[in-house]
Amino acid sequence: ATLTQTFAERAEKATHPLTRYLFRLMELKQSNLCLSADVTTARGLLAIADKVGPYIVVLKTHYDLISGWDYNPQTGTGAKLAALARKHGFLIFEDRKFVDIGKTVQMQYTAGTARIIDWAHITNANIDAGKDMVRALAEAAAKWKGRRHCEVKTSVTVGALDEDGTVNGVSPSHVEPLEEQIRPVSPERDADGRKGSIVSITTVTQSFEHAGASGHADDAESVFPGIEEAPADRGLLLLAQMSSKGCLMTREYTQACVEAARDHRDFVMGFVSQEALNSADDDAFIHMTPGCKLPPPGEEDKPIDGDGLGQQYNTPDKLIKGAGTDIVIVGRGILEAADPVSEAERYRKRAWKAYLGRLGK
Ligand code: S5P
Repeated sequence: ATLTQTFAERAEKATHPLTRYLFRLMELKQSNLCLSADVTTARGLLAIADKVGPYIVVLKTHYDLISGWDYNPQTGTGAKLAALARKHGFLIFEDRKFVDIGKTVQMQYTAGTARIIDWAHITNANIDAGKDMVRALAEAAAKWKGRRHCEVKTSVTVGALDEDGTVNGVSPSHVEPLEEQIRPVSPERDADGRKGSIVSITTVTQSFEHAGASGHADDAESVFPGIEEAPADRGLLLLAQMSSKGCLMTREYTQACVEAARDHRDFVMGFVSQEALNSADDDAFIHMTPGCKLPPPGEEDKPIDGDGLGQQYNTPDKLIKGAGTDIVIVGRGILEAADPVSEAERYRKRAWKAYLGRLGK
């Protein structure tokens, strides 16, 4: 049923607020294109996001292959990307492919240097380690949502560290700190911050209003005036199938992804897959598909070679009309073109035409 429904109809039926928003965005921008922004510098990432923004509905990142990523939560690369997402109307998808025990993925998702949850509307997971980690990520997202309106309270204290690790004269905070940094301020006395050394403690007890969470009026005006603000939700895609040669994901694994998605409709938006999955009659989910490339203009009949490192490519027509997926994810097809902007527009048109073809229009 899903395959013959318009994105507008599916916007009405999807259960996840971000999926509903994404389907509406797709109709509005007439785009079912995701740019895989695999560039190597933060500056390059922001530049391509700004240029290609009008043609895409999702921008996919791999933050860990980018040099010069600025981790400042309010002014850094994530916050700047989020501002571009509001300006152009696209969602940010950090292609992190989480796979670990639940507790570890929670921490990787919400903490550390990158704080993915703060700026990426969407991330993804490989559920090889078992589907409980989906629940773990869902819980982390729910907790994040609950505290996104809080103000940041940073207190810096200077004191002497006791043997048991407490600081003289500092009463323990009644709020569990999100972040605590203990830095020796007198390194010549004791660089490790051991007993007796003077330390400065920075404690962040509340989360700030996340930069990626909502829109602000001071943002540059969008080229698509009808675009609403993205809901302050977070979503997950399950990595159900891969494009690469010799991929070891079995049918059983893929089916387990469908089941895990159904178990977590409030958090799972859909799948990264090569085809519409068994859930195709289930309106709730969206399918995004990498391994997409067009032959160069004028050479339409030529087969598209892989990249020699296992990647395999299909055309938007084959993926969207043939295999029933919804969004094509394109990296090098656009990034390595002489003119990435006009190439993005060419992919947008082709992918949209394939969608209209699927509807029989
Ligand atoms: O099955 C997959 C899943 C993903 S997320 N195959 C993929 O290629 N990807 C990602 O899509 C991959 O990590 C890369 O970022 C992008 C494809 O890039 P391209 O340059 O080959 O289009």
